[in-house]
Amino acid sequence: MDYAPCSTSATALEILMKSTYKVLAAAAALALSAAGQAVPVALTQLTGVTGGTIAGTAVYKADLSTIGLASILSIGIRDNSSMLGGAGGQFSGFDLDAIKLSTTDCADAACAAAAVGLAVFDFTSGTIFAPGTQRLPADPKLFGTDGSGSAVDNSIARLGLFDGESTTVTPDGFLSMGDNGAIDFNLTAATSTAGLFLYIGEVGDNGEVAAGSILVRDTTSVPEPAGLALFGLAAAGLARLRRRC
Ligand SMILES: [Ca+2]
Ligand SMILES: [Ca+2]
Ligand SMILES: [Ca+2]
Repeated sequence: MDYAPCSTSATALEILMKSTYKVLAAAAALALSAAGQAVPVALTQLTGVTGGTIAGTAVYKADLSTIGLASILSIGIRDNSSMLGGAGGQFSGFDLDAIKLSTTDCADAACAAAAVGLAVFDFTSGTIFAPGTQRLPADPKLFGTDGSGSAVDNSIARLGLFDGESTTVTPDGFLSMGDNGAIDFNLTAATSTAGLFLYIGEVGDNGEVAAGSILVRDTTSVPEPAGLALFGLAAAGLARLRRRC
């Protein structure tokens, strides 16, 4: 039996294997990037308040150009005020007046309310709300929710406008998330973070934002890692090479 052809093929195989490993490394990197990232953002409170006729909305700002993500696809707010601050019942937890992404850099609440925002929010089908719990005595549902109490009624909350009426007597223009409530906004397009600011309004200015947490992500959900498919193809190719020798 002549083994020479196989020796020659082995050299070719080494080259092919090296290139295959490069493909595998690239596939692994792609899989990691496809998994997406979620980054907590630090907020600073702007001076003054804004809102409707009874204006008491505190506005908080985050500079998204410094978070390390080139673009974002979703924003999440998690209430963790846990019985601290504000009214109970239907007004429990973080009271969200508005959320805005803008390239205008504001120093006060009135500026944030007036700044032109990017049209990347869908406050109906792009908004996912998980209501938190109410402090006793409980009401039938949280303020700013629809008839089911489990989704935002944006005709009441108007989350694109800093227009909240900061009163429990004639409340309007905001959503109360409940204790430990969560809301996520899937943006309608990937949005570059270059020169971008996030503004969030909290009705009542009573510390509920300070106790909340805000995340931005470069994905709406974890997509199927394309890298794994590449890995499979490369592995199959390697197996075929081995069989040939
Ligand atoms: Ca509240
Ligand atoms: Ca509003
Ligand atoms: Ca509040």
